[in-house]
Amino acid sequence: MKESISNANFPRDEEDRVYHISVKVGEVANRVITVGDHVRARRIAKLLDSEEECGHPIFEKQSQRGFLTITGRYKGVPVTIMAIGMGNPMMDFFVRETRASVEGELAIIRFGSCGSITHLAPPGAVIVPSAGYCIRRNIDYFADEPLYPELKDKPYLFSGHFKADEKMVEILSNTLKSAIGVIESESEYVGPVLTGGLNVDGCSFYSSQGRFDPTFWDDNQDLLKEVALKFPKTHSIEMETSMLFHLAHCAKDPKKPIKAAGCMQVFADRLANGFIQPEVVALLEPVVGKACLDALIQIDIENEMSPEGTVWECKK
Ligand code: R1P
Ligand code: URA
Repeated sequence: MKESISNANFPRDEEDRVYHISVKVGEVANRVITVGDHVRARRIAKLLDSEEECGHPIFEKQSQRGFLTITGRYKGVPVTIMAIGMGNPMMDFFVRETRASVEGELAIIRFGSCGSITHLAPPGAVIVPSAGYCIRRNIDYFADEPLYPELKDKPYLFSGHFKADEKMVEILSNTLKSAIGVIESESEYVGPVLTGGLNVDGCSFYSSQGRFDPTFWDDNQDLLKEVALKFPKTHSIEMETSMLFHLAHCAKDPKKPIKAAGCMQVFADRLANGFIQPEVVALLEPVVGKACLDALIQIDIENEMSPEGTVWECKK
């Protein structure tokens, strides 16, 4: 830590940058794509308008805590691409600190990778969920002296659903279907786009996604069966998208609403134990990234920030 910080409740540095993402108002646009992976973020950023086209440089900030923020314009519209790493806590840092760094409405599309638990979406498919829920490892179950004996048969806890923004889901699904339609003939391993189901976030890639690890006490042998019984419309399993929907639902300042949608490329086939091949990712990822940008700029934003004083203000 190099900067001096005030306010332990919501820390910012002397330049008013939020503590972990290290951005301030004017550095993040109202329309944001978030990904887990820096390489994916930089690939998508290659599609942004050049400085000659938009009249300002592309802003880039790598925080000491591993968040990468890239802000520029796509087809003239201000957008931010942010890589946040993995897991619900990173989504929490991202949503809260981004929300604090943007005025007006915030529209967020998450573009991730996932496991699939449906034959309708093999590796190379893209899933756009309508809603999501979470599975948490019940830490107390594993304690020496559990505090909640009434949960003694529940090593994993399920939440109820949180909806994605319906309009964003519609725009994203349509844009993805057109984009994937164009490349489906190039590889039998690309597509389809599957919509209308549920995503589930595990708090771990391993135990709470039902992966078996003989070196740990996990009691998760029936977890995926429980998923199929409780929520048969579950298509995808990953680590951030449901948390995004949950936090968008809980944003309570009427001047600072959040709307969100997500899409995931299927990497892991959790039914047949298969994994996507690198050449399929190389074909799929740029097309999905571009479709996310094309969808994002179609989304209406209330009280969008004025470019004046921001990193997307035209200088010419
Ligand atoms: C696990 O491999 C990671 O991949 C998925 C999961 O949600 C988790 O973050 O998403 P990303 O590819 O966006 O990181
Ligand atoms: N990401 C996840 O979280 N799980 C998978 O199975 C694949 C990608």
